[in-house]
Amino acid sequence: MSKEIIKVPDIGGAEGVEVIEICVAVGDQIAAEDSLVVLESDKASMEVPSPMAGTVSAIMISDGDSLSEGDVILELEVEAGEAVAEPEDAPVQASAEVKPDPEPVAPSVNENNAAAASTQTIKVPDIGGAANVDVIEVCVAVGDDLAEGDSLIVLETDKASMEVPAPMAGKVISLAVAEGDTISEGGEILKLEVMAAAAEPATETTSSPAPAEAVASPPPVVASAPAPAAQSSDSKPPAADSDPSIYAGPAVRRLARELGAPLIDVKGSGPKGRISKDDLKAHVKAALANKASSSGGSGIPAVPAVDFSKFGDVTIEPLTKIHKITAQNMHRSWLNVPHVTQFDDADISDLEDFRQSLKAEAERRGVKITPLPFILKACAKALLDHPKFNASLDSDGENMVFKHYVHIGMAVDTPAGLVVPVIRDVDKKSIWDLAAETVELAQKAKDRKLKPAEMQGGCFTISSLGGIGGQGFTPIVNTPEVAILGISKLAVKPHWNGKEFVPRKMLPLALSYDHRAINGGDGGRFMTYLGELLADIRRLVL
Ligand code: CAO
Repeated sequence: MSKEIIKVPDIGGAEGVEVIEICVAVGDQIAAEDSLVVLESDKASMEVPSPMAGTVSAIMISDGDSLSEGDVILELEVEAGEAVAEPEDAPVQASAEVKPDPEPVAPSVNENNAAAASTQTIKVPDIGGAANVDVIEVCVAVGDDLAEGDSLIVLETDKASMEVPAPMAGKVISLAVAEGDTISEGGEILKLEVMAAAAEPATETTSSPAPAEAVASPPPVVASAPAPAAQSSDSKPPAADSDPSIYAGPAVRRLARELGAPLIDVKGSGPKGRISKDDLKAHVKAALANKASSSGGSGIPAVPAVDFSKFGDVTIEPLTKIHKITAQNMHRSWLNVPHVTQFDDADISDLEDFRQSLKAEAERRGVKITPLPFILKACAKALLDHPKFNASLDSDGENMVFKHYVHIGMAVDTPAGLVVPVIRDVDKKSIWDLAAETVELAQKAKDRKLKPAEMQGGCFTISSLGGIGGQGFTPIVNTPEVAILGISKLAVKPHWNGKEFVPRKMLPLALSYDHRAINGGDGGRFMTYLGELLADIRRLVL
């Protein structure tokens, strides 16, 4: 019994080749030629078979490692007489029967014309002696502009697949192969129209070394090793995209890994069920479409499409841009913000008396005075005194951003949809200023004359439906703000003053806030304070 170290054999000069599958586990008894590991370069995948029978006593590599010729793969315990001496002059044969191309296997070129634009016949290079190899994928079409190194075709033998890269840049003018053809070394692949600078000197025989620049593409490698041994029960299952039972070339396997799409789920449309890049892309597209239609994007079941015309006459009108943007914003807030809505009535009887007393003066000034400017002013003071409401959560949810300005948005209902102009520095403006500005901004909104800057920078929003009606509603926070005040129509209600019921003008308030930023206690304090300010507007000057 002796211990033998099994190393990566000659793999055609490829360096840093990725281990995509380890086919054995410690303790496995393996026969000579059983697959030990699958390696994959940019252009080819190859299996490394065991040069001898034995028991795996140690594995020195892991999935994802990068290996080059001579790197240790594993240690085998072998019976006396099993070990095969490695002939010094035949390293490839002795090490693992991987028969890489002894020369770089870039396509050979037959240059017909060295003029400015010449036609180059691109032929199958030396592919390690394999003949009648299946063309499993043609990666280009007539008219394609290719860069040097672009894959032209994918060939596949029983044991390995390989991509044949373009030895130079050029335009495909004809194709001599199709998927399903078989081809051998020297067989024509296609004709390229190339500019003089891109063409290399003529190389008439396919066994000649490839042009220098063609070597830049990692050469494909032919592995003539036998099929991998059946996986032992305790060796780990292969990653789905590296499963040797999946019939796909290295480029497709690489793309599958990049997309995170297990090839095991992909149906191949090629000969013998081979999976092409197009199969993989179609599979991913279908999976995405399926997800979108079945989940509404966030795991939320989609509302089924209904043909309403089955039930009666309908007309279909496209949504306005404003409507679409509002819908998007509302949906985003609704999904992202844990809303709490708190209700209260503010006694604005005194405020209303005062407002009525201002009507004549308002007329003289040419402004209309509604409860809104007073509510704006009261909100500004409440925001200053409750900074958590005058803040935003930063996008990663790690910090609160406290604002030292008080800009308040005002929802305006327009024929084109809902818009929210922002009144700047509300805390610094007079009731008259605010009255004039609300009317002006509302008019601009209705005339669709608001500039983007006039709708930005809000700290808090007021949505007043008081002029329209209703007892209450639950407004949606206008993110990234953290709170919004909804106002409904004031109503005269009986109020118990300790001795008797008296009629008072009560304004229904609904405060919605982002519970990530604001707690119920904060909400209660803000609402109570706001109610006090509105009930006695002298407090606004305190
Ligand atoms: N209760 C009773 N009456 C009210 C009131 C209230 N809460 N608020 C306003 N009013 C009265 C006004 O005093 C005015 O009456 P007078 O003409 O007799 O004085 C009348 O209702 C109409 O007011 P208005 O709506 O023109 O003015 P406003 O300052 O109250 O509001 C604006 C301006 C632009 C906010 C409003 O016109 C508007 O568009 N509101 C809709 C907002 C909206 O769609 N929100 C929904 C958002 S969804 O979250």
